[in-house]
Amino acid sequence: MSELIARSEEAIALEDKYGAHNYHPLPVVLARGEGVYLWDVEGKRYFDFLSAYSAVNQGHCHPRILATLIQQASTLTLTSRAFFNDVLGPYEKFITEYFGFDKVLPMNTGVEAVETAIKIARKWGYEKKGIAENEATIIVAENNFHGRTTTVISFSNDANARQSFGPFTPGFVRIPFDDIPALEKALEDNPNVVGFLIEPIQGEAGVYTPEIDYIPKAASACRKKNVLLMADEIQTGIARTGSLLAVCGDCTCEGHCEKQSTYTRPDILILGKALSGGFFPVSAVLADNPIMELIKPGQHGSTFGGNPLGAKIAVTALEVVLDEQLAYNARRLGRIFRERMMTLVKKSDLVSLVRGKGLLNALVINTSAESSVAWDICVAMKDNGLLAKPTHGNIIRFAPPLVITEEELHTCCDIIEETILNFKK
Ligand code: IF1
Repeated sequence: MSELIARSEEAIALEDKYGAHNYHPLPVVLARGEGVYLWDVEGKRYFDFLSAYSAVNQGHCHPRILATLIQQASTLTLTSRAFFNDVLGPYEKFITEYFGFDKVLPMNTGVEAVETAIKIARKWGYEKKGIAENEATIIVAENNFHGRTTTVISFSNDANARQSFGPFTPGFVRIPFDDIPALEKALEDNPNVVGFLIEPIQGEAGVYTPEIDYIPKAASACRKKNVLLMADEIQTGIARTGSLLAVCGDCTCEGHCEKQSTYTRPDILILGKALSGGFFPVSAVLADNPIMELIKPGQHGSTFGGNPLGAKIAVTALEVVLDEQLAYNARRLGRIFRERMMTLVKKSDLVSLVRGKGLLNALVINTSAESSVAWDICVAMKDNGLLAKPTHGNIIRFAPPLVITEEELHTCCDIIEETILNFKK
């Protein structure tokens, strides 16, 4: 029975008693969201600087996406793929033209899309590249984060994500991130490689932005060895890093890049999170016909994959990205944010550096990864009206909705600065 939660303590107690303890949330209970703002059950307002891990790039409860949800939810929500429906085809045409690929395979969560991409790459390896059955290898990066299913944690090196979940799926080789010689060696040493699965910027690891030519050089190394470049843009995509996709490099286009100037086109593009503006789990795998046509009826799918409600929401969510020039806003305000944080680094020995791209940034706190200072700073920022959370140990990720204004950004930088400068360990 749904009950109005009167107080934060009550909500926290209910989650503690009745919910699995698979998270350690910051002590705040949210009840409403709008744009860059969140309110807790006591009515206190916060700036959201996590954006549900980049799932609400368009801002909380975006009115246009909400209107689409209400309209479609009142009409047809789910047919399963046992039948056609009048929304999926138009969505598939829209998203493939939007990102410039022949076909899309619609899924729900990000990790499902990653798993889908792994299956497609393996199938391509066996049926197109001639790899011996069950020998396909996919190269991944150290400190990757691609989700939490058993196969995906099989190639993680995060002990906490893997502990006691074995046995693991074979067929993965891990190499250092942002290291082209290591990639070239792995491609040389492993004749059965079918794909290179990479986050263009490593989000969970701590917002590690590689050398500017890393992705283009990786693409070239893969092409030389007939290996698929599989870009996981679940967190970095949909305008978060200041262009439509992180693989667009420094391109200043708002939409799909016709100029192909600094754009590195992956063979497989993996999207999720903000694909729905935070309204509904919608993910997608895009590829061209020679790859996607290998998937035949009955070989892959999911109950909700490609449902009319999620598909309709995704169209509006993507339209908002272009109409409100969210990539440009992220690029412009991201620079201002990093400038403000670099000033803070000079003022305080508590912070050692800021890094990131667009509005995906991180502040490295000058402590060990085991220290609780980053967490305590996030609690203090919460008390000052801004919500952010440490990623690994001493790194605080800052990722506001891309609809934030310059004035709001400066206000948030003031909060971060004041909190850090007044912080007592
Ligand atoms: C959690 C992290 C972020 C992702 C990339 C695939 C997925 C994710 C690059 C899987 C999901 C989420 C998962 C969420 C917290 C968040 C997260 F901290 F876990 F690592 F953003 F950095 N590829 N990331 O970032 O997508 O199945 O979750 O829809 O699990 O705590 P998903």
